[in-house]
Amino acid sequence: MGLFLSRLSGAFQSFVSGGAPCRILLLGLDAAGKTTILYKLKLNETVTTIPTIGFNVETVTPAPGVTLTVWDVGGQEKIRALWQHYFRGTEGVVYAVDSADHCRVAEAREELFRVLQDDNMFRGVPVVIMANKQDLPNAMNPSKLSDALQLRNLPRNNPWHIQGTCATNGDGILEAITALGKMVKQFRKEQPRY
Ligand code: G3D
Ligand code: MG
Repeated sequence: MGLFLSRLSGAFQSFVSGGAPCRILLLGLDAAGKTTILYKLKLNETVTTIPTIGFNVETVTPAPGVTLTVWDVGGQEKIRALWQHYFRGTEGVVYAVDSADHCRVAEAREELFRVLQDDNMFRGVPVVIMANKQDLPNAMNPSKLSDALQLRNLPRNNPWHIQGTCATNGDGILEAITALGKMVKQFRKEQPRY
């Protein structure tokens, strides 16, 4: 296993320290780069797609006990009701954004806020934003993107971290997962049920 993958595997394993399984969601608008991220995590081979009508969910296990569930947010009002099942028990959210897609940044923000406000989501679940496609010349840098997404005003004061990434070459992905692992640990400490 390469150094990158062994570090990633270590970062994911830290999510289950103490033995409790951990549920993570990787969300974002279509074309944000989610499938590319899974591919970079070398999770492409274990992806199982459950084709519900109009709702394709990818579920992978990056480390024993860790479930990473992926789907496209945006539009599709009719299928939103199906999401709540996956929201329940989620202890960390990775939100991928195409930093070069200036036209849809408002939509990306609305969807992020909507997800975090859902009644089935833990109040204050930690979020790591992947400011993806940093290699593109017109990409907003993480600071600009955090302003555009209004991360300082997340609906339930969720702890957040933004990380510039390039999913195609893997830059920033390890850093993003490591940051989320730390936040999940902190979140668990603050939850009375642990
Ligand atoms: P999704 O799963 O979120 O819908 P994908 O997104 O992973 O399918 O990516 C959508 C397109 O963006 C793909 O291009 C992919 O190669 C590209 N992409 C993903 N991450 C990056 C990145 O960091 N930089 C650049 N330049 N492109 C990226 P195609 O051409 O296959 O549609
Ligand atoms: Mg995809």
